[in-house]
Amino acid sequence: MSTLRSPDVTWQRPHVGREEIEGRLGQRGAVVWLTGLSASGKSTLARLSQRALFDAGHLAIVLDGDNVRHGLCGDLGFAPADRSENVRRVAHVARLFADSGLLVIVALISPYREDRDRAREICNPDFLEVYVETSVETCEKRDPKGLYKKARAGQIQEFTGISAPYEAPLRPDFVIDCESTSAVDSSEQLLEGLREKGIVGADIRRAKVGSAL
Ligand code: ADX
Repeated sequence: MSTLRSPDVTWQRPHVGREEIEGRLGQRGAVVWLTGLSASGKSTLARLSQRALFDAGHLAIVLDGDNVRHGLCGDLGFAPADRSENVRRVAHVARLFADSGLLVIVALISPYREDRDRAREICNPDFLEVYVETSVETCEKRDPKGLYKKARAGQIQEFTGISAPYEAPLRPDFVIDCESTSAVDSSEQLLEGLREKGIVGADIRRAKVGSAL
Protein backbone atom coordinates (compact mmCIF):
# COMPACT_ATOMS: atom_id res chain seq x y z
CA MET A 1 0.00 0.00 0.00
CA SER A 2 1.33 3.44 -0.84
CA THR A 3 2.57 5.76 1.90
CA LEU A 4 1.33 8.69 -0.18
CA ARG A 5 -2.29 9.32 0.68
CA SER A 6 -4.88 11.99 1.25
CA PRO A 7 -5.75 12.93 4.82
CA ASP A 8 -8.46 10.99 6.65
CA VAL A 9 -8.84 8.13 4.21
CA THR A 10 -9.25 4.46 5.12
CA TRP A 11 -8.33 1.52 2.87
CA GLN A 12 -11.47 -0.39 1.89
CA ARG A 13 -11.05 -4.15 1.84
CA PRO A 14 -12.89 -5.92 -0.99
CA HIS A 15 -15.53 -8.56 -0.37
CA VAL A 16 -14.29 -10.47 -3.37
CA GLY A 17 -10.69 -11.31 -2.51
CA ARG A 18 -7.77 -11.51 -4.86
CA GLU A 19 -7.32 -15.26 -4.33
CA GLU A 20 -10.96 -15.91 -5.20
CA ILE A 21 -10.60 -14.08 -8.51
CA GLU A 22 -7.24 -15.68 -9.24
CA GLY A 23 -8.72 -19.10 -8.50
CA ARG A 24 -11.63 -18.56 -10.84
CA LEU A 25 -9.42 -17.25 -13.66
CA GLY A 26 -6.54 -19.67 -13.12
CA GLN A 27 -3.96 -16.89 -13.10
CA ARG A 28 -1.92 -14.76 -10.73
CA GLY A 29 -2.48 -11.01 -10.71
CA ALA A 30 0.58 -9.30 -12.16
CA VAL A 31 1.80 -6.20 -13.93
CA VAL A 32 3.59 -6.92 -17.20
CA TRP A 33 5.36 -3.65 -17.96
CA LEU A 34 6.37 -3.24 -21.61
CA THR A 35 8.97 -0.52 -22.16
CA GLY A 36 10.52 0.53 -25.45
CA LEU A 37 10.62 3.25 -28.08
CA SER A 38 7.59 4.62 -29.86
CA ALA A 39 6.76 2.20 -32.72
CA SER A 40 8.87 -0.55 -31.14
CA GLY A 41 5.86 -2.89 -31.07
CA LYS A 42 4.61 -2.51 -27.48
CA SER A 43 0.97 -1.86 -28.32
CA THR A 44 0.76 -4.68 -30.85
CA LEU A 45 2.40 -7.09 -28.42
CA ALA A 46 0.05 -5.98 -25.63
CA ARG A 47 -3.10 -6.36 -27.73
CA LEU A 48 -2.17 -9.70 -29.30
CA SER A 49 -1.24 -11.10 -25.91
CA GLN A 50 -4.43 -9.82 -24.29
CA ARG A 51 -6.49 -11.48 -27.04
CA ALA A 52 -4.70 -14.81 -26.69
CA LEU A 53 -5.00 -14.70 -22.90
CA PHE A 54 -8.71 -13.91 -23.13
CA ASP A 55 -9.30 -16.72 -25.61
CA ALA A 56 -7.59 -19.08 -23.17
CA GLY A 57 -9.97 -18.03 -20.36
CA HIS A 58 -7.75 -15.46 -18.65
CA LEU A 59 -8.46 -11.82 -17.99
CA ALA A 60 -5.88 -9.22 -18.94
CA ILE A 61 -6.30 -5.51 -19.40
CA VAL A 62 -4.07 -3.21 -21.40
CA LEU A 63 -2.96 0.21 -20.18
CA ASP A 64 -1.50 1.83 -23.27
CA GLY A 65 0.38 5.14 -23.15
CA ASP A 66 -1.58 6.64 -26.00
CA ASN A 67 -4.87 5.70 -24.29
CA VAL A 68 -4.04 6.73 -20.73
CA ARG A 69 -3.00 10.08 -22.17
CA HIS A 70 -6.63 10.48 -23.22
CA GLY A 71 -8.06 11.47 -19.84
CA LEU A 72 -6.20 9.96 -16.85
CA CYS A 73 -2.86 11.47 -17.93
CA GLY A 74 -4.19 13.92 -20.50
CA ASP A 75 -2.86 16.84 -18.49
CA LEU A 76 0.74 15.64 -18.93
CA GLY A 77 3.25 16.42 -21.64
CA PHE A 78 6.59 14.79 -22.43
CA ALA A 79 9.08 16.67 -20.24
CA PRO A 80 10.93 14.32 -17.85
CA ALA A 81 8.78 15.29 -14.84
CA ASP A 82 5.58 14.69 -16.82
CA ARG A 83 6.76 11.27 -17.98
CA SER A 84 7.61 10.38 -14.37
CA GLU A 85 4.13 11.36 -13.26
CA ASN A 86 2.64 9.37 -16.14
CA VAL A 87 4.54 6.26 -15.01
CA ARG A 88 3.62 6.84 -11.35
CA ARG A 89 -0.11 7.14 -12.06
CA VAL A 90 -0.20 4.16 -14.38
CA ALA A 91 1.79 2.04 -11.90
CA HIS A 92 -0.74 2.77 -9.16
CA VAL A 93 -3.69 1.95 -11.43
CA ALA A 94 -1.94 -1.25 -12.52
CA ARG A 95 -1.32 -2.19 -8.89
CA LEU A 96 -5.00 -1.78 -8.03
CA PHE A 97 -5.96 -4.16 -10.86
CA ALA A 98 -3.21 -6.68 -10.08
CA ASP A 99 -4.36 -6.69 -6.46
CA SER A 100 -7.73 -7.78 -7.84
CA GLY A 101 -6.15 -10.76 -9.58
CA LEU A 102 -6.00 -9.31 -13.06
CA LEU A 103 -3.14 -9.41 -15.51
CA VAL A 104 -2.23 -5.86 -16.42
CA ILE A 105 -0.24 -5.31 -19.57
CA VAL A 106 1.25 -1.81 -19.52
CA ALA A 107 2.60 -0.37 -22.77
CA LEU A 108 4.44 2.86 -21.97
CA ILE A 109 7.69 4.16 -23.43
CA SER A 110 8.69 4.86 -19.80
CA PRO A 111 12.16 5.93 -20.93
CA TYR A 112 13.77 6.58 -17.55
CA ARG A 113 15.18 3.76 -15.42
CA GLU A 114 14.45 5.56 -12.20
CA ASP A 115 10.76 5.82 -13.09
CA ARG A 116 10.52 2.16 -14.02
CA ASP A 117 12.27 1.20 -10.79
CA ARG A 118 9.66 3.22 -8.94
CA ALA A 119 6.90 1.44 -10.84
CA ARG A 120 8.44 -1.86 -9.72
CA GLU A 121 8.41 -0.67 -6.11
CA ILE A 122 4.78 0.42 -6.40
CA CYS A 123 3.73 -2.94 -7.89
CA ASN A 124 6.14 -5.10 -5.88
CA PRO A 125 6.23 -8.13 -5.93
CA ASP A 126 3.92 -8.61 -8.91
CA PHE A 127 5.95 -6.75 -11.53
CA LEU A 128 7.71 -7.95 -14.65
CA GLU A 129 9.74 -5.54 -16.72
CA VAL A 130 9.74 -6.47 -20.41
CA TYR A 131 12.11 -4.69 -22.75
CA VAL A 132 10.59 -4.44 -26.22
CA GLU A 133 13.83 -4.11 -28.10
CA THR A 134 13.71 -2.45 -31.51
CA SER A 135 16.37 -0.08 -32.76
CA VAL A 136 15.57 3.57 -33.27
CA GLU A 137 16.46 3.14 -36.97
CA THR A 138 13.76 0.50 -37.41
CA CYS A 139 11.19 2.46 -35.39
CA GLU A 140 11.91 5.50 -37.50
CA LYS A 141 11.49 3.46 -40.69
CA ARG A 142 8.14 2.09 -39.46
CA ASP A 143 6.92 5.48 -38.21
CA PRO A 144 3.22 4.45 -38.27
CA LYS A 145 2.01 7.77 -36.87
CA GLY A 146 4.46 9.99 -38.75
CA LEU A 147 5.86 11.24 -35.44
CA TYR A 148 9.55 10.54 -36.15
CA LYS A 149 9.20 12.60 -39.31
CA LYS A 150 7.67 15.46 -37.33
CA ALA A 151 10.37 15.15 -34.66
CA ARG A 152 13.12 15.34 -37.31
CA ALA A 153 11.43 18.42 -38.75
CA GLY A 154 11.43 20.00 -35.28
CA GLN A 155 7.62 19.97 -35.07
CA ILE A 156 7.65 17.75 -31.95
CA GLN A 157 10.04 18.56 -29.11
CA GLU A 158 11.67 16.05 -26.74
CA PHE A 159 10.81 13.05 -28.90
CA THR A 160 12.17 9.82 -27.43
CA GLY A 161 15.08 8.41 -29.42
CA ILE A 162 15.49 11.62 -31.45
CA SER A 163 15.67 14.57 -29.09
CA ALA A 164 15.01 12.89 -25.72
CA PRO A 165 16.77 9.88 -24.18
CA TYR A 166 15.68 6.26 -23.85
CA GLU A 167 17.43 4.36 -21.07
CA ALA A 168 17.29 0.65 -21.89
CA PRO A 169 16.63 -1.66 -18.93
CA LEU A 170 19.75 -3.14 -17.32
CA ARG A 171 18.12 -6.24 -15.81
CA PRO A 172 14.71 -6.72 -17.44
CA ASP A 173 12.73 -9.85 -16.62
CA PHE A 174 12.34 -10.49 -20.34
CA VAL A 175 13.71 -9.06 -23.56
CA ILE A 176 11.46 -9.41 -26.60
CA ASP A 177 13.23 -8.71 -29.86
CA CYS A 178 10.60 -6.94 -31.92
CA GLU A 179 13.12 -5.98 -34.60
CA SER A 180 13.45 -9.30 -36.37
CA THR A 181 10.73 -11.37 -34.69
CA SER A 182 7.14 -11.30 -35.96
CA ALA A 183 4.44 -9.87 -33.71
CA VAL A 184 2.84 -13.31 -33.32
CA ASP A 185 6.13 -14.96 -32.34
CA SER A 186 6.91 -12.11 -29.92
CA SER A 187 3.55 -12.59 -28.25
CA GLU A 188 4.09 -16.35 -27.99
CA GLN A 189 7.45 -15.66 -26.32
CA LEU A 190 5.83 -13.34 -23.83
CA LEU A 191 3.07 -15.82 -22.98
CA GLU A 192 5.63 -18.58 -22.52
CA GLY A 193 7.51 -16.25 -20.16
CA LEU A 194 4.34 -15.73 -18.13
CA ARG A 195 3.90 -19.48 -17.94
CA GLU A 196 7.49 -19.96 -16.76
CA LYS A 197 6.90 -17.43 -13.99
CA GLY A 198 3.74 -19.27 -12.89
CA ILE A 199 1.46 -16.34 -13.73
CA VAL A 200 -0.64 -18.48 -16.07
CA GLY A 201 -0.86 -22.25 -16.37
CA ALA A 202 0.37 -24.66 -19.02
CA ASP A 203 -2.96 -24.33 -20.86
CA ILE A 204 -1.62 -21.08 -22.35
CA ARG A 205 0.53 -23.22 -24.64
CA ARG A 206 -2.60 -24.14 -26.55
CA ALA A 207 -3.60 -20.50 -26.95
CA LYS A 208 -3.68 -19.37 -30.51
CA VAL A 209 -1.89 -16.04 -30.93
CA GLY A 210 -2.82 -13.98 -33.93
CA SER A 211 -6.42 -15.04 -34.45
CA ALA A 212 -7.33 -11.34 -34.24
CA LEU A 213 -4.97 -10.36 -37.05
S1 ADX B 1 6.04 8.07 -21.77
O1 ADX B 1 7.38 8.47 -22.17
O2 ADX B 1 5.40 9.06 -20.88
O3 ADX B 1 6.02 6.72 -21.18
P1 ADX B 1 3.80 7.28 -23.36
O4 ADX B 1 4.06 5.84 -23.63
O5 ADX B 1 2.82 7.63 -22.29
O6 ADX B 1 5.21 8.02 -23.13
O7 ADX B 1 3.26 7.99 -24.69
C1 ADX B 1 3.95 7.81 -25.87
C2 ADX B 1 3.09 8.14 -27.08
O8 ADX B 1 2.87 9.52 -27.14
C3 ADX B 1 3.86 7.76 -28.33
O9 ADX B 1 3.47 6.48 -28.79
C4 ADX B 1 3.48 8.83 -29.31
O10 ADX B 1 2.33 8.42 -30.01
C5 ADX B 1 3.08 10.01 -28.47
N1 ADX B 1 4.08 11.10 -28.34
C6 ADX B 1 3.76 12.41 -28.56
N2 ADX B 1 4.82 13.20 -28.29
C7 ADX B 1 5.84 12.38 -27.92
C8 ADX B 1 7.20 12.61 -27.52
N3 ADX B 1 7.71 13.84 -27.44
N4 ADX B 1 7.99 11.53 -27.22
C9 ADX B 1 7.47 10.30 -27.30
N5 ADX B 1 6.18 10.02 -27.65
C10 ADX B 1 5.37 11.04 -27.96
